[in-house]
Amino acid sequence: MRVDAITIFPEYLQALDLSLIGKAARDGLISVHRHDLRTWTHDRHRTVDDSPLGGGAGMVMKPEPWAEAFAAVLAAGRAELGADARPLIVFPNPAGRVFRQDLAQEWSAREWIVFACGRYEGIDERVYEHLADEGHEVALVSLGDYVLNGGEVAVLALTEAIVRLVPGVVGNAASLVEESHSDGMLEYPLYTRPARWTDPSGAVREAPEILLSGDHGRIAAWRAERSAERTRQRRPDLWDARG
Ligand code: 6GU
Repeated sequence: MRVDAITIFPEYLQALDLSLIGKAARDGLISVHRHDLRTWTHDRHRTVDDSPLGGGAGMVMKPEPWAEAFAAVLAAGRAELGADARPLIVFPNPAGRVFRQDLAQEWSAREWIVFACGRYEGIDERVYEHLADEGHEVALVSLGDYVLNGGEVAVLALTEAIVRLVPGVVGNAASLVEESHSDGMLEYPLYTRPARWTDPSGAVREAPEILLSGDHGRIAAWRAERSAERTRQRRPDLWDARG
């Protein structure tokens, strides 16, 4: 998978070189390309924003640097992947569709994703129209119902959620099956040794005895019950939406 990210803060995305995503890149499972939007400005101040037409607070990102950035980044991607490669262009945006595990799963099979990080109040609407007219697949996605200052933190979250599902990135694929949200439910509670633990206040806390029984059928049933109970209590929205 090739991942491009266009931003005015490429340093923000240096975290993609760390941990699991960094290792996936070093192993050749993904390649990550960060681009500074100001590369495609031509004035002394490298201006990427201007005041909103019609008035109002804040600033809007100008269309010209974005159009030039997409032309250059898409050409570079096609040079690597072939002329027929089709990118998914993703704009992190609090007004987008809420990103969920099913979308992470779907996008983990894409060959090429281009993230475009807006800042300020947003990007001139004609950039989206232009990309759609060129025949590109464009998606606006939100992390949830709150506002960040820009798309960079969202790109870190989105990339991690997607890339960890690329085959080979997470060593033990079975761990992706049991985790929260993989089946629309929250994960059951986890325990490890010691089975009998004295906490710092002196209270003795025992792990559930069934987990020591070796009876895999009963353990699976117990976990399914805990998972359902948690989901119903903590996330009634997920509980009501279960298939
Ligand atoms: Cl994807 N972007 C911004 N700027 N704010 C957000 C968000 C995204 N998701 C939640 N808040």
